[in-house]
Amino acid sequence: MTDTTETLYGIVDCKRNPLADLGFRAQCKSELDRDGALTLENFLVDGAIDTIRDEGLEHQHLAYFTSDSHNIYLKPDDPELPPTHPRNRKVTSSKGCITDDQIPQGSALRALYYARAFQDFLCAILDITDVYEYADPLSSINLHYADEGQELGWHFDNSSFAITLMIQRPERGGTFEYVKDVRNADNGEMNYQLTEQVLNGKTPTKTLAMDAGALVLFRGRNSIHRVTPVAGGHTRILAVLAYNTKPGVSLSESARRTFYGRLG
Ligand SMILES: O=C(O)CCC(=O)C(=O)O
Ligand SMILES: [Fe+2]
Repeated sequence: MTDTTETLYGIVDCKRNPLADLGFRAQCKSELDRDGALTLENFLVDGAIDTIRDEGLEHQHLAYFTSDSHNIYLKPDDPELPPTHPRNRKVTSSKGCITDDQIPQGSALRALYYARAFQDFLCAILDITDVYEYADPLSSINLHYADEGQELGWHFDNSSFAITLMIQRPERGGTFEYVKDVRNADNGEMNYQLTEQVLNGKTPTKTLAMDAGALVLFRGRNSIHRVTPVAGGHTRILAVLAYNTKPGVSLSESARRTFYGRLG
């Protein structure tokens, strides 16, 4: 690990994305604060997109596929409320996933994940002092695969931010849709009325366009979001870089069982 941007050479398009530049950081931060999401198209250079995609296709047969019916809070139902209540309504999510231990040691994804220059950029725009890898061997870097018909149903994330890289776009569908600031999880404002309108398709949603090579930083804890069903020939391949704001944190055992089918 070095403190320079050299580790990012051949991975990040540093001309278009000058990660250490204060003006660039300010612009990214204001977009994230305004929209709840920041998209940086052309974040990865073409060579890195190609090698990450090839690694992804090579390891696709290892992916653990899940198809779950779940509520939008990814929590056990509330037995006090009826099944038709937004708290308990069910959506479907289906996707395949490979875990950190299945990503090659020399992968550009790993170099990016651990690069100080990238981590400093994230801290600056997220207003946090540091980022840390997960303590368990599975959760830090994941590759998600969605084939025709697969989707992620509406949900709120438990973590306050997520970082994704689009590696291969599907032919059609697989669109990321969201509604900003529907709830406030920290002060318990659930806003079930607006939540229900979103589930009923009665509220306009925003979408994030992402071409291969785009980085997306998304605050998904209070902004409900989904990925529409993939259509057409190409698998949607997405890298997820997950960090904690404190050291020594593992993803919960129940989440690891659900997402990966194993603990380590
Ligand atoms: O696939 C995506 O673009 C978003 C993934 C997501 O929302 C999640 O993993 O919680
Ligand atoms: Fe999410």
